[in-house]
Amino acid sequence: MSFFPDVSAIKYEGPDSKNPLAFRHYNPEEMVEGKSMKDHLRFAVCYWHTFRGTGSDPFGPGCALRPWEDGTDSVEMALKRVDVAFEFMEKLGVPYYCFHDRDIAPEGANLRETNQILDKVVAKLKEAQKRTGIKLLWGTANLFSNPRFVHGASTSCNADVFAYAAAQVKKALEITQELGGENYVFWGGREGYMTLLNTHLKRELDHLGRFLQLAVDYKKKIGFKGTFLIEPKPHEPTSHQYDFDCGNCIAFLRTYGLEKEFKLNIETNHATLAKHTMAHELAYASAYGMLGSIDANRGDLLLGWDTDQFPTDLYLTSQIMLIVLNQGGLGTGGLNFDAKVRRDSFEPIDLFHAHIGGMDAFAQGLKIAAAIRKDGLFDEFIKNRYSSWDRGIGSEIESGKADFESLEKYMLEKGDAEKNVSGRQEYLENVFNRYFR
Ligand code: XLS
Ligand code: NI
Ligand code: NI
Repeated sequence: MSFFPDVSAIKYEGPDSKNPLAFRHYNPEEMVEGKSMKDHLRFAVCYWHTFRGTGSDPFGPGCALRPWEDGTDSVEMALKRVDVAFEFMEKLGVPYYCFHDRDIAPEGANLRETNQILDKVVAKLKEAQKRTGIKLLWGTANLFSNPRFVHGASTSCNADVFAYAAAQVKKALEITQELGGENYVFWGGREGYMTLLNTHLKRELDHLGRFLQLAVDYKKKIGFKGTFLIEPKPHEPTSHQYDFDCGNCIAFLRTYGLEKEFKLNIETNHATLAKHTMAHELAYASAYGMLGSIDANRGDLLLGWDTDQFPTDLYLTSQIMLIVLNQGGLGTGGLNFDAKVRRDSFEPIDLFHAHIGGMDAFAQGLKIAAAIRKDGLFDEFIKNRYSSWDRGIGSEIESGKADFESLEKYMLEKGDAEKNVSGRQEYLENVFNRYFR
């Protein structure tokens, strides 16, 4: 039985193809800088938007046409959805997928029953992975939808909720390991607050630190080899999310002695909600060796929320790939399309158009980034720009030989600093544009 009978496997047809159901740039085995596109990009489909999204928004219910859905959240439906998901991913040709525990299976009457249901679906996922070769990029726990998490999970004022969340993450880690997941993600969900009038800020932060430490302890105990990733987001659903941005997360991790145990999963739309560019967040994390994985999407400049749109902007994808190539790849991470089709793109075929466009945009971004690196013009410019640090007083400062007294002596003798040189931003932007033909 086929759920997408009108679509066959999506193939690479080259830049001149007009076939909307073909790749124009993503050519999985094509080599770029000595590595296949497939291995550079490590694309993943996300279960929540793609197989659980209904198109609902605050102004109306879902209107997505999903002929395979029977309108229930039953175990049977969850099992059938595995077939839908794997047919879609196989036809698309993605190597990975990602899920929250609650995306793949419904909850039972209590935690024990919920875990039993989860195991049933995990067994089927395992089979499907084996049959298709599609792998799990990361698993995570949904600690925000169920009303018990109304005040947060590990940062709830209700200690029982912390315990429930711990049990849930323990199980989610186990199933991620069972499915060979290469990472495990912690996105804050409702870890944050709306008003200080009811919030003990320090206590909540300490509880979050404790929770992550317990997760690390359990990871070591069961020998889970994947990477732990924190996904920053500044707002939504709470006004003050504790994992605001990369700078905030790194400071938090260091405060609680956890910086060696985690990397970051950086999402474009979260970066822009924090009033950063995606490139800034990636560069910042990468500079500290903390860039682990990417949730590939984009926001809408005119809307102030997490619209999770598919990324199609080549400027964005080439900037992203430039930083990824510069750090030598994402390691166990990948490019997860944490993105959803618009409410008015309600036909199943739109899921294909959306992913094909995102994959092609990243493949093209990869090629552009490789061309930029080959020419090395920006590297050379930056190297020259900082050349005063490679000699004389600059190298004395960097090597720790200078102090305030020696610096004062140096400058009293010299009288004034060397003249500054233009930063040439416009020129550099023009050079960047040369790569887009
Ligand atoms: C929500 C987040 C979420 C995480 C996984 O804004 O992006 O989808 O990626 O919990
Ligand atoms: Ni995300
Ligand atoms: Ni998001």
